Amino acid sequence: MPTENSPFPPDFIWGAATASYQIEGAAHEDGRGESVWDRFCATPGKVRNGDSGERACDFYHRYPDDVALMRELGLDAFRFSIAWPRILPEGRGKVNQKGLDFYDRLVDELLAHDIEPFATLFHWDTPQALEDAGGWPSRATAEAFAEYTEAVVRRLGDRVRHWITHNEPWVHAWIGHSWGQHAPGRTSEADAVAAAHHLLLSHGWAVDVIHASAPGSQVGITLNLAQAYPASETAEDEAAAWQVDGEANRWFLDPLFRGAYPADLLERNALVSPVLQDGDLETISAPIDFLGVNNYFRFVVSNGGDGPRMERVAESQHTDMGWEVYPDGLHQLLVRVARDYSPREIYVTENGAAFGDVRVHDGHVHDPERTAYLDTHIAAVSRAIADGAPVKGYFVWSLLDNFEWAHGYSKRFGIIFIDYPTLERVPKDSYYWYRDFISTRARTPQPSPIATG
Ligand code: IFM
Repeated sequence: MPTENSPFPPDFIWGAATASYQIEGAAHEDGRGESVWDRFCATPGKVRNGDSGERACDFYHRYPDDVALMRELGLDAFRFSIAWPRILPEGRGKVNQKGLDFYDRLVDELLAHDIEPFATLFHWDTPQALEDAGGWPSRATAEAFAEYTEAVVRRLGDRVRHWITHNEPWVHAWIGHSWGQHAPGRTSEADAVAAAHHLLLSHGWAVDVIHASAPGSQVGITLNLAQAYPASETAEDEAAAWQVDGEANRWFLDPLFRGAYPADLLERNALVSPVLQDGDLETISAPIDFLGVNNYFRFVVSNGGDGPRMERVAESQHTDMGWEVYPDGLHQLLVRVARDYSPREIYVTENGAAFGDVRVHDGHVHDPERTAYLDTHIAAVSRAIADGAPVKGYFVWSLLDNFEWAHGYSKRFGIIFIDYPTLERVPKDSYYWYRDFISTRARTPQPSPIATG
């Protein structure tokens, strides 16, 4: 097992991650408003099999059982997101106390089981009313996000000590606003660039709100990041890989940590330029306590003539999403982010894999590929720490099989299998592997990794 010789600091946090729309269900309960994902799923042809998050894993009602499974797993922390339309059904204005009550109960349940809540404020379920009023391409949505943040933090800030403002703004901006494959289903690059800017701006405002309303809490943002490798050593392929790195990684890292969008992309007009107001970049680059990194794969890029082209490495293993399994990419990514941007702390807020799991005749779900994926990626995190990256925790994506956006329920990322007809939870072999891994860590004094650099 690669992790057998992988040291971690004794206070390293072992977690699992989820998101509201992907697991909660209860779409019409306790005053929840409509989200862009409800509308998108109801639009024929947008989501595989016409699936939606209407029932999902029914976490809204079954969370005490799920927290019990987390406890048995030995988790130190649970990452979940808050559904904005439960708190402000119309996006702004009247706060729905029943929506807040749900997260209040969840946080108390977690703390009662010694599990630290890591709350994400936005994991893509924008209230439909805000989309109708202009959505993320409009600056007003960023203002609304700051108001929503205040309502949530005022209620939960006495108990939640780790806040993540946004999850994967690249995905929400580009896949949702330019490629049209996610809600709200827009297909304009200008909208994507504006949405990305307003997501970042609202992040900066939310950092202030959280620090003011919950002093002492830790605030960060989660980005989806992936190292971009040139397919060959030619200058053309290297330039193509650098462009992909710019669009996927530096477009967010540079404004957050350097207060500027990447000059090479602006100069080449690789993307439409964002419309900035004075002070926006200072707001966006307000110091944060940690950076959340979601990583699943790497990019291998060649120059396709009319732009970068993604190459498939045929000899590598690929997951059910078609994503290459390449643990060293996580190691190199973490070391590179630490070197180039010096975040105070890093949490790997998502890492995991979808495979075509089935429950077999013995009643179990045997998922050796996922166990191997987690083992090799966790070992890569240990190497990154040894090489100087300030990684403080690791969250498996995901605790439960769940609604995988445009793929519906066809992709299973969980370490707990969901039997969708009955909603029975069946811990997979990877769950037991992670449980044993965490418990061995807890029993064995861990040598602090020493930087080799
Ligand atoms: O399911 C998603 C999650 O919502 C965001 N990060 C990637 C996961 C797997 O695609």
